[in-house]
Amino acid sequence: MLRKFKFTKQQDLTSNTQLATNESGLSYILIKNQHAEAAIALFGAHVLHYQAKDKQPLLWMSHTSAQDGSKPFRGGVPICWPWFGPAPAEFGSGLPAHGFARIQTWQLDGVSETEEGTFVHLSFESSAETLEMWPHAFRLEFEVRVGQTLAMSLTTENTGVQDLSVCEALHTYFNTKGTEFVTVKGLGTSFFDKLTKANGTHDGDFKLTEAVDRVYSQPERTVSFTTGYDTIVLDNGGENSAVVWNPWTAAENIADFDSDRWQTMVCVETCVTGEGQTVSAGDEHTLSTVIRYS
Ligand code: TA6
Repeated sequence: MLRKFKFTKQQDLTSNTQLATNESGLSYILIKNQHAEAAIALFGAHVLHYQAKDKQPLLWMSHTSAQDGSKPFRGGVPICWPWFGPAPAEFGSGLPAHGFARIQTWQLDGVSETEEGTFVHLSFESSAETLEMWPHAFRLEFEVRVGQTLAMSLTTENTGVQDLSVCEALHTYFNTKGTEFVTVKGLGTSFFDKLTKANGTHDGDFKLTEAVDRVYSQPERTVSFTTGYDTIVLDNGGENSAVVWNPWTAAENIADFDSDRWQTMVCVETCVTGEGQTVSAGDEHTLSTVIRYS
């Protein structure tokens, strides 16, 4: 299922789902149903693997990713929350990039089976530890549906008494046959280029021909791209931006990113960036994506 991941079954959760642990004791939900197979770690509520019947694995995973909870997983679908990129200075120094949700162990609230597929519900809420990093009370709920499509929705509930603002991302790493096959549609024309630190525009589709790290500020609801295997469609909700990332040869400088495998990945991310999303006290906001084959 996942190269280099060794699992030991702990218990059956449903007829299609097991709870398992790896050699470091991290817990995983392993799913195999009539539509697809998948693996989700409780550490980070991280979807590591999804493969629909008769398809290639959808998600790229680094073979050198940490698997012991000492770092976020490199690959799959990291959840960036409550900030995207480096921590805002107002919260202090030494805070983890892309927030803390991807390096905390989430709670498994339930697994259910339907005709559409297997639904997994995970949650994570504020604690003394999170309040030290970010001064807001919250509850996060992550629902994953493993069916003919991979559907993920991340709901932020403001359980405090003041407004809060979050930036967030479903930072999905996709498998590709090669960079030359990747053309992305629906990104819109305006972006901020994190490599040159400049705003830019382009007309037409985006072609992956060099290192890229762009935040597109006006993407369409539906973003699609070719991988060389398939055309993948993302039906997004609750986002205000889309990010495209491939480090190219700079992958060599990223310790847990296989230096020779950037050619077979691209991140196409569903995000809230910039000013963020305000969530009033008692209110909630959902960021979602349904990933399907066209
Ligand atoms: O989404 C793209 C990005 O923000 C890049 O700037 C790059 O650093 C990447 O995420 C990975 O970040 P990470 O903290 O996981 O190394």
